[in-house]
Amino acid sequence: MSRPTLVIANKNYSSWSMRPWVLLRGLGVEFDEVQLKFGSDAHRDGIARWSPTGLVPVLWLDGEPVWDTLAIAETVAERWPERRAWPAEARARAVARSVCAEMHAGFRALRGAMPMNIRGAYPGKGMNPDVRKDIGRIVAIWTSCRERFGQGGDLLFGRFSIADAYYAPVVTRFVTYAVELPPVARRYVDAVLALPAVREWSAAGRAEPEFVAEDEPYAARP
Ligand SMILES: N[C@@H](CCC(=O)N[C@@H](CS)C(=O)NCC(=O)O)C(=O)O
Repeated sequence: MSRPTLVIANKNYSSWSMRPWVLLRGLGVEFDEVQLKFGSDAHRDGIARWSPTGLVPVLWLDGEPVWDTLAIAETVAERWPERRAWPAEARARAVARSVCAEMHAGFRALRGAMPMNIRGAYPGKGMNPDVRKDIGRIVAIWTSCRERFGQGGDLLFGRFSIADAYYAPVVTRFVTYAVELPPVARRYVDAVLALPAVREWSAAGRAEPEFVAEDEPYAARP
């Protein structure tokens, strides 16, 4: 088996890139990283070669591209079964798959009005009734998962799983936009921020100087 390669974009901005990166790192799977920052020559010259869709992330495994975050997550779970990327118990696993699918396809108001920006601090920006509704649903998901399946640790299903990788960019948004949360959600935010993989990704994101105007609705161009 050759070493996997994960193709990503900016660590400050690319929430979809963050998910499989945190997943692989969190599971302890070794991989190479190709970073194609938005607007860069590397992106212009490399995206067609690395990505069948023109989007990131893409995970290359044994010469085959796997694109779209959910497909990558399922492939990782299948390829490294001993790392237990999904919860072991069937009922928990079904719920984990559901909350990932809901994240994958939904929360458009939150994603649009509060784009991921790890180095940014925009308290109160982006809040509107639709965003508030998305946040309410996310808090309900986190609360239910923690209560029903969280006994074995501090994460949604106790120990680290694909579900935590999926919600990690939501956690960083809640920090960037200083979203007020009930205690159970606040504790989950702290648990995700303490994960070594999330710390490593976030430190690298904060250190990136690139300004991408489309992802910066609340900042003046420098
Ligand atoms: N459904 C895709 C979404 C991927 C996606 O939207 N990626 C963004 C970066 S976060 C992208 O590549 N945007 C570049 C573009 O739109 O040209 C997935 O889950 O991987």
